Amino acid sequence: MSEIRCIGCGSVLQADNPKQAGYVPASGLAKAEAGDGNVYCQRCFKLRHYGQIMPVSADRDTFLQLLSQLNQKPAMIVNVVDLFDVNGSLLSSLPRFIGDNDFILVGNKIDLFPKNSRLSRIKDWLRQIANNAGLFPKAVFLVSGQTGQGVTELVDYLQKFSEREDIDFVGMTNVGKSTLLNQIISQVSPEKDLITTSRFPGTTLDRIEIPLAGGHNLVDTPGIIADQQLTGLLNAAELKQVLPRKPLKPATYQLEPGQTLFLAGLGRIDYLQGPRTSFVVYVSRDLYVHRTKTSHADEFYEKQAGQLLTPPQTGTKLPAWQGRDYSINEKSDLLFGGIGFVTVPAGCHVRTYTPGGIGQGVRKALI
Ligand SMILES: Nc1nc2c(ncn2[C@@H]2O[C@H](COP(=O)(O)OP(=O)(O)OP(=O)(O)O)[C@@H](O)[C@H]2O)c(=O)[nH]1
Ligand SMILES: [Mg+2]
Repeated sequence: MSEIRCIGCGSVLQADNPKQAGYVPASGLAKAEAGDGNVYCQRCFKLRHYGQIMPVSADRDTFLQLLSQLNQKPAMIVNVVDLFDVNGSLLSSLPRFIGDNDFILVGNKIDLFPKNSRLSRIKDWLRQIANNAGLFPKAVFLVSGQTGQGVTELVDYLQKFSEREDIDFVGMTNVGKSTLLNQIISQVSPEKDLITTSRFPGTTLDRIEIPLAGGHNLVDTPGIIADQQLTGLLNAAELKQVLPRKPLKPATYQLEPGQTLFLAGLGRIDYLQGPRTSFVVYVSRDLYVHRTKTSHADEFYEKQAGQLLTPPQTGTKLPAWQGRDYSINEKSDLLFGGIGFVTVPAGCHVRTYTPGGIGQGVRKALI
């Protein structure tokens, strides 16, 4: 008998082992075998209805195996990245895996950017980072899988390819591949929220093929879990606090040299040199931002990590802070991958810190 897969996460359904991927009680499996509608495994059921994650995830081998199949058939590859964590979510090894196939780059979660962000600047910046990493996509799109922004344009573009080949969505975990696919599916069919999505890394476990009218498929894949994504190090409650759900609003802090800003316990900026000026913070409204004297900052952190400066919660193990200095020559955004960014004017000299140096960077200001 051929395998029957969970439509939510792609794992093969089985009724033998509740601790392994694809488990459904025997009655559910019988329903699936009878072709009786969409059947979800128990893990997807718990994620979808209770937001609870069962500790089952795709291993690196599965992911690499799926990647290495990308050159074995003609396909258009859609590489999805998280605009909130481009450095952490860029798949610079992609060209090695796709053979002669073309790929496009889709920056997701555009809805989170402040309303007055310049889309053309974001697109240029994304293309620039991709090029620097040796990626030369056939096209670049900015979308929100969540709100649908930009998705019609993407669907129009993909239409002509879908008539002759599969469209494979690939990328790191948590960038929103499944959310984007659900958005596309809902635009072309009555199905809503077909694929399971969640804020936990490692939601999709195997290939999910959505058949299209012309005989080809839209394909979702599990994302690779990388150590360069801060969000992979946080627990459920911490993720809830860190990941913004609404467009970011500016919060302005007046700073002078010798002062430090903490972005909870996940980011730190020391203002080393420059005039008294405004630092504009764009992070989730649930994230605590604190200004203090740099001379007291270490002590303050020691005392308040896991208290005022949460996340991380006590018990979450993060790598030690790593700093990097920036001399700002034009108005720029200091990046804290996965958390947000801080806009600073020209003429500032700053040092930023994140756990293990993850997600640090700078770009020309978007606003
Ligand atoms: N704000 C915002 N959040 C998004 C968007 N797309 C996805 N998300 C959120 O990002 C998280 C991950 O989404 P998924 O669609 O499960 O990500 P994925 O890339 O399929 O992840 P894996 O299956 O683990 O590879 C969820 O909390 C989503 O709600 C978006 O366009 N905007
Ligand atoms: Mg997924």
